[in-house]
Amino acid sequence: MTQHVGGHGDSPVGAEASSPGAGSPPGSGGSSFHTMWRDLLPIGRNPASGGYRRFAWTGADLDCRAWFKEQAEARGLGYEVDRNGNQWAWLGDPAAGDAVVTGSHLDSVPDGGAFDGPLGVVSSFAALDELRGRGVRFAKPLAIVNFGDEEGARFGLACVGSRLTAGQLTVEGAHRLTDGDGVSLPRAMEAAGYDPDGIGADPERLARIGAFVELHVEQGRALDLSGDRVGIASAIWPHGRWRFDFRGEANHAGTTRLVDRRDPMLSYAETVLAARREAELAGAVATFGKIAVEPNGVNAIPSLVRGWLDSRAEDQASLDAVVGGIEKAARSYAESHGIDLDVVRESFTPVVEFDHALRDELGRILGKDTDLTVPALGTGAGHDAGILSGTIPTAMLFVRNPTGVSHSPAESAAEDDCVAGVLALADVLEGLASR
Ligand code: HGY
Ligand code: MN
Ligand code: MN
Repeated sequence: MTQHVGGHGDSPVGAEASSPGAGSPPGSGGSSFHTMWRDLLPIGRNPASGGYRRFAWTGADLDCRAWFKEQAEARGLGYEVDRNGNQWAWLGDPAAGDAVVTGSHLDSVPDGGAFDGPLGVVSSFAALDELRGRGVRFAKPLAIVNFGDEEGARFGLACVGSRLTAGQLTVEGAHRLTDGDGVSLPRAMEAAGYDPDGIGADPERLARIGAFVELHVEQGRALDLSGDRVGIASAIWPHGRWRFDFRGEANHAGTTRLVDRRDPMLSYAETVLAARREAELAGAVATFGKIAVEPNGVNAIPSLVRGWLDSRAEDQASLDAVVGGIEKAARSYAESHGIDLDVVRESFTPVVEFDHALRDELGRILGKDTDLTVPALGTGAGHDAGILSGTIPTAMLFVRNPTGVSHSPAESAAEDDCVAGVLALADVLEGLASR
């Protein structure tokens, strides 16, 4: 029986959860997966939409962090929070080095799904339970990590926890990050009880890691189309976020003649259509998904329309062509309407090629008992494993998403695919940490 494990609050694992998941021996990670999943599911969930709002350093995020700490301590793991607020659960002495690390993130986009991030963290603890159930002895330290603020939903920059740790976000840059209420990242950390004074690069920590493997729900349909439960990541498209500020002239919506208007909404609307055209031309993607209007009154012509562009492409040249084409069109529209335009790049991640040796090692481990080849997939979605790939060997496992839908309450995954992901991750961790 394949039951879609959805984030809609229908008990995804129901009463039968006490039994191990489909396909997993009793007392293994399959059963602990269901219990953890059910405990985490209600945190930050909007009952009206079934979506999640787990923004960095808010109450929901702190509840998720408390859950992580509880899982670590319940397993007798060494729990710590690093200088950037990322949470770590250690088995073995980190100082021994060459650690095998797994994990993901627990924060979400606005009204996001239940799986993007949490599936990787829950599966990591469940995989450890599975390995303990098998009596595996580890030759290397093992760690499970929750990287903070991966989605950038509150401060606008993706992967803050891993970027800070990898030195890809400076302390000054972190202090410049503010949320919609003008609260800076360090102040938000402080209000959440975390000391922001130590934030910054953590090369010593990364030097102790031999490999980082992140399990993540697939955000696409490649596995659904290929009929595989699990896949291995090959690459991440280059992608970024640009803010377009269209400034015009506030005026009365009912008394201002059309010819007398400097309405920034027109230039914004034309730019949204240009974004779709440029993306289609380049075989890329471009999305204006967030907008802020001032003064945002029904009967007021806006003074300012602020739109955020998310664009991604298979290679840098295509991405440059798309964003360049969109900006050129925006400037032409703005000029024709007497509008001032500023374009600011707020977040950028270059193309990621995951470590070939580690990728192939995962393929060997997962293919060893069967003649199945595990498909390697490229993705347009960013991940902490992508950020860290420039510093340490990283790899990703994807778990089938039957609809491909993500960043939505409709995100789902079948129960037995989730358990297959746990068992695959357990095999990978055993293969990497016990040799
Ligand atoms: O935006 C992304 O690709 C990721 O979900 N942060
Ligand atoms: Mn995401
Ligand atoms: Mn994610």
